Amino acid sequence: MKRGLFITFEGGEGAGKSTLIDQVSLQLTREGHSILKTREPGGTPLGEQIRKILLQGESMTAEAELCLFLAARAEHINQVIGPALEEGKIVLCDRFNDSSISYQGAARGLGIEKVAEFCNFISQGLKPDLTLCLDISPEKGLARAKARQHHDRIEAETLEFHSRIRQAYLQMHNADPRRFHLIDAEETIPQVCENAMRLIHQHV
Ligand code: Z5A
Repeated sequence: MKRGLFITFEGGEGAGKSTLIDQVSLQLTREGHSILKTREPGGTPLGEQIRKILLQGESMTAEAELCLFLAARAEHINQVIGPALEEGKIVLCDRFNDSSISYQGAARGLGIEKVAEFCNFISQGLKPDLTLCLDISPEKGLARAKARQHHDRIEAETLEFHSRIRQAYLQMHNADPRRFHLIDAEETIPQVCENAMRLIHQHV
C-alpha cells in the first residue's frame, strides 16, 4: 500500500512534538514536498470524538483505553494515512503505535509484547519508515506541559508513570535504532529542528 514516506513523532508530555512537526512541515513544503500533517488520537471525525473521550472524559480501565486508541487508529489508517501514502505524500504523524506500546503497554502495565501484537493487527503491517522520539526528562516535560492552558487526563498521571514511558522509548531505540531515533528535546527549538531534518533528509 505504500508509496510515500511515513514519519512518526514520539515523546513524553511537553517534549515539543507539535512544535517540531510544524517546523518540519514548513521546511519540507518549502523544499517542494507534498505533506500531510496529522495526529493521534484524532485525524478523522470519529478519531476526534474518541480523542475527547480519552483525554477529557471519565477514568477507564487500561484495556478500554487501549481499545479506544486502536479504534481511532484503525479509522486514521484507513481514511487518512493509507490514502496519503498511496498518493506519494510525506505523512508526518504526531504519535502512532509506539505511543500505545509505551503508554498502555509499559506505563499502564498491559505488557509491551501484547500491545505490540494488537497494534500490528490494527495497522495491518503498516510501519513508520522513520520515528523521531523527542527525549526529555519527565520532570522537564511535565513542567513545559503544565505551563500551558489546556491539561488532560493522561498528563495528570504520576511522575513514575511518565518515567516508565521514557524507559520504554529508550528500549525501543535500543531494539530498532535504524528506525527509532532519539533526539535531545532539551536543546533549543532550532537545534532540535536541525537534528530532525538531518535524519529526515536521509530518507527524502
Ligand atoms: N496516547 C496514548 O496513551 N496512547 C496512544 O496510543 C496514543 C496517545 C496515540 C495525547 O495527548 C495523549 O494520548 C498523550 C499520549 C496519549 N498523553 N497525554 N496527555 P496530546 O496529543 O494532547 O498531547 P501530547 O502528544 O502529549 O503532546 P503535548 O503534551 O501537547 O506536547 P508536545 O506536542 O510534545 O509539545 P509542544 O506542544 O510542541 O511543546 C510544549 C511546550 O514546550 C510549548 O510551550 C513549546 O513552545 C515548548 N517547547 C517546545 N520545544 C521546546 C524546546 N526545544 N525548548 C523549550 N521549549 C520548548
